[in-house]
Amino acid sequence: MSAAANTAMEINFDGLIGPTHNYAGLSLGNLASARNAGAPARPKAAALQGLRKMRLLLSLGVPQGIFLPHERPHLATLHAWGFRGSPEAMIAEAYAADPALLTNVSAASSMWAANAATVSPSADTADGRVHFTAANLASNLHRSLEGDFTARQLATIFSDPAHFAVHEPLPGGVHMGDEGAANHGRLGAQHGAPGIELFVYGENPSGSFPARQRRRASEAVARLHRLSPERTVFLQQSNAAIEAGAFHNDVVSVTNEHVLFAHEQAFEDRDGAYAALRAAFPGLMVVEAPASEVSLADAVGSYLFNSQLVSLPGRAGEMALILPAETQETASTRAYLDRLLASGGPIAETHVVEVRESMRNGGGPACLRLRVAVTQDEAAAIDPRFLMDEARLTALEAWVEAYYPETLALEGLADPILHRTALEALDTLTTLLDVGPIYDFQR
Ligand code: SUG
Repeated sequence: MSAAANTAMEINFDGLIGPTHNYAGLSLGNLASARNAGAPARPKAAALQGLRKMRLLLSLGVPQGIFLPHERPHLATLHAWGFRGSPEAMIAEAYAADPALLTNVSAASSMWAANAATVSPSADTADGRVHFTAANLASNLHRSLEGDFTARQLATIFSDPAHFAVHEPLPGGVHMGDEGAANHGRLGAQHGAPGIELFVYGENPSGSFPARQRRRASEAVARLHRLSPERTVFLQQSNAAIEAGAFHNDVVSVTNEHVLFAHEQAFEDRDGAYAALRAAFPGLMVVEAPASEVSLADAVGSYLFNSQLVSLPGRAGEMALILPAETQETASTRAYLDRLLASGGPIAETHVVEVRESMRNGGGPACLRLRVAVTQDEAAAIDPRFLMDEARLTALEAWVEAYYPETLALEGLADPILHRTALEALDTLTTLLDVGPIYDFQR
């Protein structure tokens, strides 16, 4: 094993949940988003829940970073759609013309950082750099507005060209729909050891819900990242899972080091999928939840597989699952987890987090983070202003307390005070973290 493999680590970058968090029912095929459409949201509680999860990860010794919330409502998009005048006038006019335009430019959906980008660690790439491709998120209007600012943030955080390559979102719209790391995994002996990369695409031609990730998009990302074809596997997500509400593969499977934790019905051709992975990576260990124990409906309802599966630093080979509370409230997943822990496998402990505000829009613990595996040298090249410690999390909590609304209903999105407060909050945030004028409204 190389020295780099010994010292590599995984940093989780979470999307800091923004002040306009709301439930607008914008995501077809995402059952939670549809179920809660129009319900009042609790932005302050949402952001505090996210910060508490980051604190837990830090306490386990897992390094933590953040992405700043995107500027919302996004007036530049309203402008591009022909609205003119003061911010107040544009917001009022858009809401009167078509409320969906306003909900789409107001979504706080950048919180789901698993969809921000696909990341390939340097051990996998031909040029020995960590590669990032910002996701175009073309399948949904509100999310298609994220890619440009995501690329800007990535280029700021991972700016050192000796270690990092940041690629713009793929062009091609829905034809090249790319949802980032939510449909991507990596298998290797350790984070820093050469591994294989796993891209999961969907088709679902006769289903009622769209497949968001196109195979062509995954292939383009693999080319951009200069991955070796022998160590890259493309698998089709099962149509049954998409129809059950698994709009991203990370709702039914997750990888970490040599482990694939998956629902039996995650892949369209289960046996073929495991065989392809084993051929590329003989050290694979599959931890599979059988459908007879956990139905797809319960997997989607509880987000069991949208747990963060993390290696515990200093505890050779041991992993922890960071579970959403909903897995404890679902009889089948609770029983399955009891059995899993008693089985003595690599998953040595579980931690339950409350991220209910995000869950109500279809985002579990794993959706809220982007994993970036790096060597010590690469870690040292990351912009430290985006890395967290206890004191910075405390400062962010105070910032949330000061600026975030307690509740937000859809009509509230048209309130010009929300826009003003949101920009003030983001402006203060850039001062707090000393990141400079990163937002359009500051330039
Ligand atoms: O893209 N929900 C997000 C949830 C993303 C979860 N991410 C992963 N599985 N990795 C989505 O569907 C709902 C917004 C609304 O309806 O207001 C939303 O965008």
